[in-house]
Amino acid sequence: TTLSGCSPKEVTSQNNIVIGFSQSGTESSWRKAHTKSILDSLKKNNYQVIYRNGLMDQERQIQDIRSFIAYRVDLIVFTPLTEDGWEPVLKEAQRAGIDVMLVDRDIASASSDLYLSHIGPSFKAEGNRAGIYVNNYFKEQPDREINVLELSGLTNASPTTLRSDGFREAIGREQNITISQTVYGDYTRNKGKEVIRELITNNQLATIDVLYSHNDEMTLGALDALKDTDIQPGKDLIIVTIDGQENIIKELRAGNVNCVVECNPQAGYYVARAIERRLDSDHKQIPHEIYMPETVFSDQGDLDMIPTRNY
Ligand code: GYE
Repeated sequence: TTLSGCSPKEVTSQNNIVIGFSQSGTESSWRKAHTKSILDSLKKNNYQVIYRNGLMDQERQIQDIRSFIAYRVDLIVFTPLTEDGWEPVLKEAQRAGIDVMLVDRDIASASSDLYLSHIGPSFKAEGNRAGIYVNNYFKEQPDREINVLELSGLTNASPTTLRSDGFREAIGREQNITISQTVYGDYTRNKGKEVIRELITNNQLATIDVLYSHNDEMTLGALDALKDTDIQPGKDLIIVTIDGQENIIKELRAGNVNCVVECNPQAGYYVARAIERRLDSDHKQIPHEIYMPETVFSDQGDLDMIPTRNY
């Protein structure tokens, strides 16, 4: 006899574990790769997954998490769109006895006891790496005034804050390198193109030496906008970008982008491992902060050595 129509193979203990995964949106290829990595790993581990896409809307994400709590899932995996405003819903999860794991983005540190673990890149290190590239690029010209335009991601999202901090910390070591302007492209290609086009129209790019962009999608938008000008990207304007999508590696190889700081979207393995440990009958401890490995690709390195990306 089979149990309520299930084949015996399906009635494993893991099959009873239900994970709710609330993603923040689908604004970039990076994000799609991140989602796929997590869903693939959870399914490989035979967890049942309820997936919700918040479509870059915090209220919607809060409702998604509430529905997981109402469903009494075993564990919630969650990418917070922005840093603030999650306390009430996370307290509801805590009261219901449901563990929460944050992936990728983080919430404001004051609320760090409201989740079990945060698994993601060190965004501050990424910003640092971007800044170090710029410092090195201009190291032979210590008397030249270098103006950086920062194309920032969504305000009040943890990668935005930390990529800004990390970059400022690094370039702060050089007297001659400063950020002369910060504009916001919300991590999307369209917005990135729009804000850069506006600067071009107002002739505000003329004095800029470096474009530091918080993600590849915005950089691709900026490259698109630059096509209408005689500014040569990668030469007249040094471009440093974060993520490492296949389409930006192509621009790096073509000389239109100078440095790509990798942001690793392949979180699935780390998330599945942490859940496995948490559910282990020995109640193994898991660290509160789990950083993922990342690297840098630039025109200073061997471009033939860059592994193929699948996103
Ligand atoms: O860099 C960007 C995405 O939160 C680290 O969000 C992530 C960022 C990533 O839109 O492409």
